[in-house]
Amino acid sequence: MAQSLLEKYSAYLPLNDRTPMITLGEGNTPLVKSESIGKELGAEVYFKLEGCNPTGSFKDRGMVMAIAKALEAGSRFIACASTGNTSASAAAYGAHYGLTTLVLVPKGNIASGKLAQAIAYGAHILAISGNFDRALQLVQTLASRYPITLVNSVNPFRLEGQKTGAFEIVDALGEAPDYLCIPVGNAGNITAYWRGFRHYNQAGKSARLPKMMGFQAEGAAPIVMGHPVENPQTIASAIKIGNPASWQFAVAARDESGGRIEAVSDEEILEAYKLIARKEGIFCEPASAASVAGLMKLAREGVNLRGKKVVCILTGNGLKDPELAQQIADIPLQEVSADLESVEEAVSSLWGR
Ligand code: AN7
Repeated sequence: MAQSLLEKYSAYLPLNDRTPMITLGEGNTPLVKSESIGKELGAEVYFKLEGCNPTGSFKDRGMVMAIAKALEAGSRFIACASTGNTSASAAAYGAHYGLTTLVLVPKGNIASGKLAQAIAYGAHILAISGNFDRALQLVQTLASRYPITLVNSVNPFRLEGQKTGAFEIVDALGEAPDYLCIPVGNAGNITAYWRGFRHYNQAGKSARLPKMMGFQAEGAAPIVMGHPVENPQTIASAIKIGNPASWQFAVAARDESGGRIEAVSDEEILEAYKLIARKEGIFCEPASAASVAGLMKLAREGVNLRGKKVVCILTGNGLKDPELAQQIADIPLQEVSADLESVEEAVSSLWGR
């Protein structure tokens, strides 16, 4: 069996003799070189396919570390607030290790695939009539009053696990990229990646550091605006967050790296979402496409990307939100009767393409 994520990066993680070396097969995700978008921008662009993790998002990297520490401490009960992916991940690891799992999600505001995961894994699900920020407040209070391990990214072990994404990129490229483009919601992942690049740099594994380019959705862009957003709005439900927990760390990552945190519109997100699927053969969720939408925005704004190495983190799998793909489809589903003549007629326009 291949080495698990915790084993592979044990030297850089907060492990001790009592930490169980657990795994559901997380990490070691593909870094795929862009065929189309990179050429168009004159840059060497790579996509980190975090949708290939066991529950289909990057959250598994942090969850495996948080659950290992929860088990080490003897915890039997985990909880989180979530826009969907954290709850799917917590529910899976909770099921695998026999923990009671409670998830609070904003009612009507999480993608159907993510809810299906939490249900399938047997989590206790509270759909609250409020947004993610409120759900996080509630679960934090709950965790302060009851013997519950909070597994949101305010749990420091989550970020420790998530920094392994940066290690894998440096291991694959032999060096840190010039730019790292990443969606920003609760701002844990940008914080974790920056920490990972810095630790690897200090350990002599890379000679340089990337500029951290974070992208929020325009209707949910508190860091860009400089104040919390009371009622965040965006089609990218995963990053519909108005008051990110790791706000100050994200600002530090931006400033220390000489990077930027900017907003992209839902229109730009959807355009990138379609482009990545149609031109690259990669189906990610809309929140993930914010990284590529952001990269394209930088190019339009005249940032010189020529010959630069750029990694876009595609944080979650497109299959989590199948309705959206169908809603915005501009390729009609052709219904044809089951005889050769009809099929031949239907495909006649394709010859010679
Ligand atoms: C696909 O699951 O916050 O900036 O509760 O699911 O680290 O929050 C998800 C966030 C990007 C943003 N892409 O990462 C949750 C949750 C996807 C995500 C983000 C999320 P952070």
